[in-house]
Amino acid sequence: MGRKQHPIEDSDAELSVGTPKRSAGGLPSLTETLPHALASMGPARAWKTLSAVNQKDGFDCMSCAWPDPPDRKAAEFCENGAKAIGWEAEPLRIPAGFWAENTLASLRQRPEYWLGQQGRLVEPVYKAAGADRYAPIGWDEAFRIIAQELNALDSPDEATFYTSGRTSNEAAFLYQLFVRSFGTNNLPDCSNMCHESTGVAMGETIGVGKSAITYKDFAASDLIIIMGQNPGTCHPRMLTALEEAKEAGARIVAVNPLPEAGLINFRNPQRPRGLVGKGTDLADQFLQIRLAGDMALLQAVSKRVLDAESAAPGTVLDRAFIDTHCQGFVGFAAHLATLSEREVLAATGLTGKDIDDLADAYLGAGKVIITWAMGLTQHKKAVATIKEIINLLLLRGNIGKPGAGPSPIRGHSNVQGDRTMGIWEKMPPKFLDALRHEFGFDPPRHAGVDAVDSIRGMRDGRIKVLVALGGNLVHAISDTAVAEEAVRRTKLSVQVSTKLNRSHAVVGEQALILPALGRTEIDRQGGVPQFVTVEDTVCAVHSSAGTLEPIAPGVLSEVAIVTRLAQAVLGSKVPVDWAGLRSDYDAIREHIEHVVPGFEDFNARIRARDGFVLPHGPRDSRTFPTPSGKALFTVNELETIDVPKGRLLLQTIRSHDQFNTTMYSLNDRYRGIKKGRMVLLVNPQDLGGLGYQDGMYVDVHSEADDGVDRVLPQLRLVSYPTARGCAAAYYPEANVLVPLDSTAEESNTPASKSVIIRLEPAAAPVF
Ligand SMILES: Nc1nc2c(c(=O)[nH]1)N[C@H]1C(S)=C(S)[C@@H](COP(=O)(O)OP(=O)(O)OC[C@H]3O[C@@H](n4cnc5c(=O)[nH]c(N)nc54)[C@H](O)[C@@H]3O)O[C@H]1N2
Ligand SMILES: Nc1nc2c(c(=O)[nH]1)N[C@H]1C(S)=C(S)[C@@H](COP(=O)(O)OP(=O)(O)OC[C@H]3O[C@@H](n4cnc5c(=O)[nH]c(N)nc54)[C@H](O)[C@@H]3O)O[C@H]1N2
Ligand SMILES: [Mo]
Repeated sequence: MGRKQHPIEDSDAELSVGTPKRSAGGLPSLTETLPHALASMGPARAWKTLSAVNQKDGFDCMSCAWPDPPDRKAAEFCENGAKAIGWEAEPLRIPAGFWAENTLASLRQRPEYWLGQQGRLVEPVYKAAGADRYAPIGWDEAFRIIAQELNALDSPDEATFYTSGRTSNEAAFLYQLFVRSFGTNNLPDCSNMCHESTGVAMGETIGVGKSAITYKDFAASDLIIIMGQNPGTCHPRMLTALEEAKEAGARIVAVNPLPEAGLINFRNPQRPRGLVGKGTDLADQFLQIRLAGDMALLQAVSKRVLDAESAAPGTVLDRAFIDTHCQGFVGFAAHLATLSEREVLAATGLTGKDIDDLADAYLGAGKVIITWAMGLTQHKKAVATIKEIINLLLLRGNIGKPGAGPSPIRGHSNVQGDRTMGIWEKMPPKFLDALRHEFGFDPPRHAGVDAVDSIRGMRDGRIKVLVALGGNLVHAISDTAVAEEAVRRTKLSVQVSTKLNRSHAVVGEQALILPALGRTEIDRQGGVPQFVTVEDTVCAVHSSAGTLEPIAPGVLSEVAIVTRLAQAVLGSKVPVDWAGLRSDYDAIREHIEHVVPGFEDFNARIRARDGFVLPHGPRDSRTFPTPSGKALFTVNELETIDVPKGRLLLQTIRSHDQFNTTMYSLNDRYRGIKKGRMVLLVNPQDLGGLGYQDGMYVDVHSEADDGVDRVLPQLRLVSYPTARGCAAAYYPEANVLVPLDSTAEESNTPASKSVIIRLEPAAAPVF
C-alpha cells in the first residue's frame, strides 16, 4: 500500500492518546484560560477584552449563543470563550508580502490550523481570473468588481449570499435588505447545517422555532434531559446553570453515545470547591444511546407515559392542557400503541430498564426541560425526532410554565438573531410585506436556496456568484470534494472575513477577500463609536460594543461593508439611505423596530441594563401561532438505521480546542487526545470484532446509495467508550465522508452524525 500524507492535517506527528476525563472544568480550565489569553494577546489587551466580555457596556462573547445569567459575575466567560477572544484579538496581522509569497495552490496544502494562525486580514485582496494569487486592491475597486459581476447576471437567483452566525443583528438586517432589493431570497446560512431541523420541527408543532424557556427556568426545573449535546466543550457556561439547577433539586439525565466529561461531573472553576474538590456529579442518569436512536427512545418514553395513564386514568396526563391547547392527541396515542419494543431496544442499544427509569423520572417531575443540539439535528430523521420531544413535553403540559419547556441550544453567538433579522431563504410573507411597507420595494416572493442547494446550484452551473458574510462554507458543508468543485465553477466568490480559512483558498474564477472588524473592536462611523445587538439562545437581545482599537485602519465593519456593497450594486434602485444607516446604527434599529415584531422601542430598551427578551407566545402565554392556534401532537413513523454487518455508524464531532472550522490547538483534552485530529474513536468490542486494535491505522470509506467511494485516509484507531456500533471523527476533516444528498428530511440539514462507514487497513502516515 502506498504511503501518503494526510491531505489537510500534516501536524499529527506527535499525536498522543490518553484516558478520557470524567470531569469538565476545574483547575485545568482556569490554567488553560489565562496563559492562552496572555500568550495570544499580552496583558493589556487580555485585560481590555476579558474584563469587557459579556458585560453590559462590553461585547458579546462570540464563542457560543449561551445566555448571560441575570446576575452577571465580574468574569462572565469560559475557557473556550477566552480562546475565541484571543484568536480574534491577537494583535497579529497578515503581512503585506504574504499575498505575493503564497499561491492559492500552496494555501490549499495548509491545514485550517495553520491558516488561522497567520493573523488578521487587514486589506481587501483580489484574485483575478487566471491568476493563482491574491493581490491587494482598494475598497472601491473591490465593490465595483462585485457590482459588475452581480449586475451582469441573467437573474438575481444566479447569486447566493451566505451568512455565518457571528453577524450582528444590524449587519444581518441590512444584508438581507440588500439581497432582497437585489432581487433574490438566496440567503443560505450556517443554521441550514445546524439547527434547521429544530426550526422546522418546532415551527410546525408549536409555531415558534426557538427555545421556549428563559435562563431562570433551569433553576426552577425538576428534571433536565440533555440530548445530543456536549456542553462541557461547546457551551461551558451551561454547566454552571446545570450545577445551580442540581443544587435547587433538579435531576439531570444525559442521553449521548459518548460519556462526555461535562455531562458526568463539573468542577466549577469559579468556586473554590470546583477548583480543588471533587466537583458536582451532574447526570443522575446517563443513557448511552446508539447514534440516531433518540426518536425510538422518545417514542418509548411517551408510550410508557400513556401506559401509566391507562393504568391510572386521570392521574398522569395534563388533560386540561391537552384539551385546551393541543390538537392531534388521539391519533398520536393510537399510533404509539403499535410501537415495537424490540425495534426500540435495537435502535437505542438501551435496556428496557434504562427506558423505564427515564420514564419514571419524567413521570415523577412536575416541570421538565429538554435541551438538545447537533446530536439530534444532524440525522435523517432529525425533524421527526425533535417533534417527538414536543410530543413528550405536551403530554404533561411541560411548556409555557416555569421550569419547563423545549430548549434547543444554539451554536454561533448570533445565529438566532440573524434569523430573526430575516436571514433565511424562505421568510414568511408577513415579513416580506413589512419590508415592502417600510422600504417601498417589492421583495421577491419565491423561496431561495439553502446551503446544500447553493452547493448544488454552483455545481450545476445555475449559481455563478457566491458572497459570504463570515464563515467557511466549503469546509463546513458536507461532501468536501463536491463542495470545492462547485465553488470553483463560480465566476466570482467573495468572503467577508476576519481571518484566513479554506474558503479563501478554494475559490471561483475571480475571488475577493474583504477584511471585517470583529466583536472585540471599536466600530467608529464618522468618528462616533457604534454598538450592535445580538440575540442569545433564550431570545434575550442585548448590545455589544468592542473595546480594542481596530486591528488596522483599512478594516471596515460588517455594516460598512454591506452598505457600501449595496450602494455599489444597487445605485438608486431602491429608496434606502445606505450612507445614513451606516453613519448611525440607531437608524438601522429604527427600521428593525418597524419590520420585526418584538422590537418596539428598540433603541431605548436596548440601552436599559440587560436589554430585553423577545416575546414568545408558547413560553409566555401558551399561545401557539400555528394555523390552528393549537400545539400539535404529530405522528411520526419510526425509521431506524440498518447498519450492515461489519460496518459502523459514524458521527462527526468537535474537539475541545476548536470552534467549528477554526482550530485553537490540536488538542481535545477531555477525550484524552493531544496534538492530532486524524483519529477514529471506536468502541473496544467493535474494534476487536472487526479485527483491529487501538493504535492501528485505517482508511475510512463511507457507503452511500450513490455508489461514490468517499475516503478519509489513514486515521489512527482509538479504543474509546462510545456506544456499540458507533464511531466518531472530527469535523471538518470528516466532511469528505458525508454525501451532499444525505440530509435530514424536511430541513435539508446534512446528516453528518449518521454516516455508514467501512474500515480498511492502512499504513501509518509518514510525517
Ligand atoms: N468550543 C466550541 N464551542 C462551540 C462550537 C465549537 O465548535 N467549539 N460550535 C458552536 C456551534 S455552531 C454549535 S451548533 C454548537 C454545537 O454543540 P454540540 O451539538 O454540543 O457539538 P457537537 O460536537 O456537534 O456534539 C454533539 C454531541 O451530540 C452527541 N451525539 C451525536 N449523535 C447523537 C445521537 O444520535 N444521539 C444523541 N443523543 N447524542 C448524539 C455527541 O456524542 C456529542 O456529545 O456548539 C457551539 N459552541
Ligand atoms: N461534519 C460536520 N459538519 C458541520 C457540523 C458538524 O457537526 N459536522 N456542524 C455544522 C454547524 S453546527 C455549523 S454552525 C457550521 C459552521 O459553519 P460556518 O459558520 O461557516 O463556519 P465557522 O468555522 O464558524 O467560520 C469561521 C470563519 O468565520 C470568520 N469569522 C470569524 N469571526 C468573524 C466575524 O466577526 N466577522 C466575519 N465577517 N467573519 C468572521 C473567520 O474567517 C473564520 O475562519 O458547520 C456545520 N458543519
Ligand atoms: Mo452550529
